[in-house]
Amino acid sequence: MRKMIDLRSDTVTHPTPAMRRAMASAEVGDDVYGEDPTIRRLEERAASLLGREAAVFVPSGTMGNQIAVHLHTIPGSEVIGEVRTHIFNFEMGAMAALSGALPRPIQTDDGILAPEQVERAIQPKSLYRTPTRLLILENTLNLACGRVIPPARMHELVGVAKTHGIAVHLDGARIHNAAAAAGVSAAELARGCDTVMFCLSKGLAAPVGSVLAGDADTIREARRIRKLFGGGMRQAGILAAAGLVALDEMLPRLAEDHATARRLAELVAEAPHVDLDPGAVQTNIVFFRIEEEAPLRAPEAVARLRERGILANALGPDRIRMVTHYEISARDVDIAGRAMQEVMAA
Ligand code: TLP
Repeated sequence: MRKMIDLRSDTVTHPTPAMRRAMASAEVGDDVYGEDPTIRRLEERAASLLGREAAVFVPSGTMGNQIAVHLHTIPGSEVIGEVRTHIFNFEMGAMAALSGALPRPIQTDDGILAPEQVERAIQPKSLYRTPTRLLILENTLNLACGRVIPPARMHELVGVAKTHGIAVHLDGARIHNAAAAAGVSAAELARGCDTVMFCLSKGLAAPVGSVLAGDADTIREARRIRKLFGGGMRQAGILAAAGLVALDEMLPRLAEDHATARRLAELVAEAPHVDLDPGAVQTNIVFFRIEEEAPLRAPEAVARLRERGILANALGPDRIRMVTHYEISARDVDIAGRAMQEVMAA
């Protein structure tokens, strides 16, 4: 069977042979009793990577984010974030359903919040106003073409929140991509944030799992909320074992995915009726717009690509996303980029 070139997401990655071996031989225990040694090792390693005291292994990025929202908000309070934030757009309203929290989205051109925008979005303390409890930062920002919030800006935004006594949660689903692109450690990027979540199951290619990190008291409470949300797992060391291998195998090579994404963007930008600045591609996510006058809309273009063995995602009538990962080679992006040129020229 012909191999599909799957650019829909970095979540489609399969576990490597080393991950499968580690899973088969993982030492496990009941994690709800705190007795899974492999999960403990993963949590310690993740906490140290993020410069935090503690971490908790969770089944998904969504659960990690929602535990954080529950930790930092009260029902009827507000959460500030960029309008494209995953928590506002792709988590099924969970912050309202599970925590009674309201979003206060801020519009930006490039996805990077300015300190004065956050300052303005914080509600004055008054009997009539909704209290602001949480600032969410997402780095890289998925819907803004995987853009990196630079370390200096992260620290400024955290500073504004701290001045006003507001908690900061970093949705770092792809924080290691951001760190690799910015040339700093993930701990440096996350400095000052009260909680940080990162995914093992995206570019790091583990089959399942994310981690939420913070100080020891916060993570103790996070474990209680994880159980409340149905995320208390038992012998999940089998999954954590793959996560540990993922950190060894994938962290050192993420820049390769950024290079293939940039090359893909250069090729796609040459296709007719495509609006894309390859210079805006900083990590492994390529987003582009299909112009109004194009002979076909984004879903049709994606259907034509599929006929050629290439999978991509259409977001609405005029936007397409392609994501690179360890299973996408330089040759694959050449094929996909040229296929996009042909599809749009046909
Ligand atoms: N992102 C998925 C889709 O949900 C869009 C993808 O294919 O990119 N934060 C960010 C920034 C994410 O991109 C995602 C997943 C999550 C959180 C949620 O992670 P999971 O899927 O593990 O719940």
